[in-house]
Amino acid sequence: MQRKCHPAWWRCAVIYQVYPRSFQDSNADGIGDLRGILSRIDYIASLGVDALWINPVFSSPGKDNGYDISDYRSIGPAYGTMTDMEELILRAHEKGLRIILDMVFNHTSNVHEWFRQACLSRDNPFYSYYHWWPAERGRPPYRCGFFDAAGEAWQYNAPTDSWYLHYFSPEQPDLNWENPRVRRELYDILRFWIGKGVDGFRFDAITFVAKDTSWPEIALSTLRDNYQGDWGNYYASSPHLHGYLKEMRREILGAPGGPGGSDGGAPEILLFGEAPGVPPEQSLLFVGEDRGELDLISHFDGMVLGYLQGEYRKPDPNGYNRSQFKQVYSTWTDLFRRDGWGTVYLGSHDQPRMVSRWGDDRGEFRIRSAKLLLTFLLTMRATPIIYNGDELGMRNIRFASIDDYRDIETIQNYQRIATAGGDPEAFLRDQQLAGRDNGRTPFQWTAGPQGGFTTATPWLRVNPDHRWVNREAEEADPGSVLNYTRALLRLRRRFAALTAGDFNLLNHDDSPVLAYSRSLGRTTIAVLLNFSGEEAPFDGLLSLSGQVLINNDASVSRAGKSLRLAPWQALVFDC
Ligand code: TEU
Ligand code: CA
Repeated sequence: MQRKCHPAWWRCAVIYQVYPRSFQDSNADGIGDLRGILSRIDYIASLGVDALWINPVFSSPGKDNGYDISDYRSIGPAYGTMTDMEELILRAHEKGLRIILDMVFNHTSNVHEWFRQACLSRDNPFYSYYHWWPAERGRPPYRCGFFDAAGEAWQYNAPTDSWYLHYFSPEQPDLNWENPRVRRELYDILRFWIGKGVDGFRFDAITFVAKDTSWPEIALSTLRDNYQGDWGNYYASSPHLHGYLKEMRREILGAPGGPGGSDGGAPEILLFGEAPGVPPEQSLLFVGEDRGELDLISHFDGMVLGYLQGEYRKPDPNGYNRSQFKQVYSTWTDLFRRDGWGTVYLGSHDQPRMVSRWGDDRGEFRIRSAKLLLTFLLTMRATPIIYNGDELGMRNIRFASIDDYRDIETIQNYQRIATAGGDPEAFLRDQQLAGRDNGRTPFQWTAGPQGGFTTATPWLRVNPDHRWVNREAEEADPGSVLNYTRALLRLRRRFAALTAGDFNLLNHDDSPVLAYSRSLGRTTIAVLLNFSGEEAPFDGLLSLSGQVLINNDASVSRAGKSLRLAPWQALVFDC
C-alpha cells in the first residue's frame, strides 16, 4: 500500500548513513571505498530504506577522515573515481535509493588551493576566503578549537603575519562566508553535484559558517571542552547565518522548475543541516516551511545526555537520565507538530555505537536493547537516520590504548589533557564509552577474517565480536536485529500513522518506559519502550485488546489494566 505522506520525499523517508571508509573495501588496501558500497547496494536496498547519506569521499589529506576537503569536485583516490561515484548514483537510483552527499562548507582542508594561495600574502585574492587576525592587532580573542591540542582556534601564518581561524583542527581553516565570492564558489559546487544527479546534501556544521567578525572578547566559561554548551551555542548564533542559508537555497533551488521542485511541486533536493548549538526554540528559524532555508536539521540535545555537564564527552557513571531522554525527544518532536519537520538519530560516525551508549550491549540484552532502540527510531514522528551497523547491533570496540585510535578528536584531546597535567588514562577509559572511533570500526559482514570488510589490514581495527555479530549470521537468524529492522521498515511502509501521524507522549513520569502513540485518521498505534534492564509496569493504555504489531520479547504480560514490560521490551500495538 502506498504511504500517504507529505509531497516532499524526505518527509517519510528513512535515511541510511554509510561511513564509506569502514563499509566495504573493494581493492585490498584496508580502506572502504565507493566500489565497496556498490558491491553492497543490494544489501542496502534489502533493508527497505529510502536514501543513502554517504560521508565525504572527496579529495582530502584525511586529517579528519575526509572532513578536510582539498577539492570538492574530485573523488579522493582512496575512495575511488568520479566514474565510481557516477555509477553509484545511477545504481542507487535503479534500486529506488536516493543519494545524499556530505558537504563540508564551514572549512576546507589547509591544502585546498584556496588556502595555499591565501597563506602566501595578504594581497592574494584568496586571502579573504578565510578569517584572519593581523598580528599588529596583538593576540586574537580566545576562541575554542575543538580538535586542537591547545584548545585554540587561531593559528599563526608567518608569510601573512596573521592568524587564521579554525573551529576544528589547524588543518581545517574556516571559510569566510562574509565574502560573496566564497558563497558563489560553494553554490557552484552544489550545482555541480546536482548536475551529477544527487538528491540532497547534508551540510556539515552548517550552523557555524557565520562568524561575528567584530571579534568580541567572549567571557564564556573556561570550559574549553564544553562543546555542546557555551561554545557550540555561541558559534551557532552569529549574525547573517539565516541570510546565508536563504541565499543558498534561492541560488540553487529557488526558481520554479529548478531542482527544488517545479512550480511549487514536491521539492526534489533535500537540504539537511547538521545543527550543533541550536536550541529547540530556534529550530523553526531553520526548517520552518516559509523560511526558505533548510528542510531538515539534526540537533545535539540528545547527544549530551549521559555526559557530565561541562566536560568533554565524560560519561556519567549513572548513565543517562531516562526522563531527560523522554523530555528531549518529545520536545524535538512537538516542535514540528504544525510546521517544519525533524530528524531522529541515536548513532552516527561522531557517536559511539547506539546499543552501547543507550542500550545494554552485554549478553542477551544486546539484541533486545538494539531492537528497542531501532523501534524508537522507526516509530518516532521524524525522518529517522539509521547508522550503518546499528541494524546488526554492532557494539563499541572499547580500545584500551591511544595507539588504536585514528580519530583526530580523540588524539588531540588526549594530547591536550596529557600536556595540561590531566589524567589521560581516565580520558581513555571515558573514550571506551564515548569515543567516535567506536562508531567507525569496519562493518561486520561475516565471522571471517576482518569481518569480511577487507582482505588487507584495516585502517581501524575490526571489533573481535564480529565472530558472532555479523550480517551473514543475522541473515540466517529470524530473530536477529537485522531481520527485526527489516520488519520495522515494512511496518513503517504499511502504516501511514508511523510517518505522517500525530505524536502523543503517553507518560510524562520518570518511569524508564517511554510510551507514545502515533495516530492518523482512525488508526492509533501505541509504542511502549522499556529503556531499562528491569521489569517495568505501564498502565497508560486505554485498551489492551489491540493487535500486537511488533514485540521484541516472547510475551505480553498483563496485570489487570496494566502491562508489565520485560527488561528492554519494545511493544507496538495497533490500538
Ligand atoms: O561534526 C561537527 C560536530 O559537531 C562534531 O564536532 C561533533 O559534535 C563533536 O565530535 C562532538 O564532540 C562535523 C562532522 O560530523 C565531524 O565528523 C567532523 O569531525 C566535524 O564536523 C568537522 O568537520
Ligand atoms: Ca579500498
